[in-house]
Amino acid sequence: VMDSSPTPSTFDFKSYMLEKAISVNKALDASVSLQEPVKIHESMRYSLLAGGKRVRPLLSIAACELFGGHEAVAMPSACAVEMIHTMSLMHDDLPFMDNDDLRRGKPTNHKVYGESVAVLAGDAMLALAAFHLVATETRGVSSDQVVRVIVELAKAIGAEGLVAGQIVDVCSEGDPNLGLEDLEFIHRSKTAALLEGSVVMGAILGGANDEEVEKVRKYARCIGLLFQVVDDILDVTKSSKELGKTAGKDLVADKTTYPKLIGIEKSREFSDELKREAIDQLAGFNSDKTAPLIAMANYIANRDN
Ligand code: GRG
Repeated sequence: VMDSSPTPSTFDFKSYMLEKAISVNKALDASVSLQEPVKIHESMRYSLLAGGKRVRPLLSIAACELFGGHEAVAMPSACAVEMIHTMSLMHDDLPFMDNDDLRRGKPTNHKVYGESVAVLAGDAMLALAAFHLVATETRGVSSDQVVRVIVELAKAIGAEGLVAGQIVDVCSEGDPNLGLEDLEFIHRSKTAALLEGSVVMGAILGGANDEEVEKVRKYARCIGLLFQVVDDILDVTKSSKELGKTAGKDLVADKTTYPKLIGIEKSREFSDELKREAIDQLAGFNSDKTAPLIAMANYIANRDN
C-alpha cells in the first residue's frame, strides 16, 4: 500500500512549504478585494501580497494537521496570523518607529501610499484578522474552539505580546545597559509570541487536548526564540549592506544582540539547545505527522539569510 504521509527521512520540506505558501497566498488574495475606498484596499493588498515566507500560516496549518485537522480548517486563522504579522511590519517600518524604506525587497507601504494610509491599512488589517477567525466556525469548528483561538491571537498581539516587545524595544533603543533578560523579553514578545499563537491556534483547530496544546506551545516558544537568536547570529555573519535597510543607518553598531552579550560561540550553543528542546516536545506524537514541524525547526536553525 502506498503511504503518502511524510516521514522525517523522506519528507520534502521545500515542496511542502511551497505548496502551502501557494494555498495561503490564494486565500490571502481572496481575503481583500479592491473595493471602495480603493486606496485603503490597494494599500492592504500591496503589503499582504508582497511575498514573505509565510512561516506563521504554515505553522498554523502544520499544527492543525498534526492533530488530524484539514488544511482548510486552519486556513482562516492562518490568514489572520499573516495579516497581524504584515500589519505589525507596516507599522514597524514607519518613520517614527524603525524607519525602513524597503520591506520584502519592495518600497515600504508608507513610501508608496503615505504614512496616514499605512497606519490605517494596518489598523484595517487587524480588524480583518478578527473576521477571519470567526469565519472558522463555518468550517465545522465549535464556537468553544473559536473562542479559544481568538483569546490566543489577542494575547499574542497585545500589551503582553507583540506590542509589549515593540514598546520595550523602542524605549530601549541605544541603551548600553540592555541585558540578556531584557533582550530575551523583547524577542519572546516581538517574535515568539505570534509564532506561539500561530502554532497553538492551529493545534486547537485540529482538535488537540490541553496537554497536547501545551506541548506544541513549548515547541513554538523554543522556535520563536531560536528564530531571533539565529537572526542575531546572521547579523554578525552577513554584511550590513545585505540587510536592505535605510542607507546610512548604523544597524549593527548600536544594536544589542546575543553575540554581543554572550559571544558567537555561546549564541550558537544556545541556538542548538533551543532547536533540540523544540524537537523534544514532539517526541510523543505520531512521527509521520511531526515531520513538517521538525523540518521547520531545522529550517529556522539553519537558514542563512
Ligand atoms: C500588532 C497591534 C500591533 C501593532 C504593531 C509595530 C509593532 C506593534 C510590532 C513590531 C513587531 C515586529 C517588527 C516584529 C519582528 C517580527 C519578525 C521576526 C519579522 C521577520 O519575520 P519573517 O522573517 O518575515 O517571517 P517575512 O517577510 O518572511 O514574513
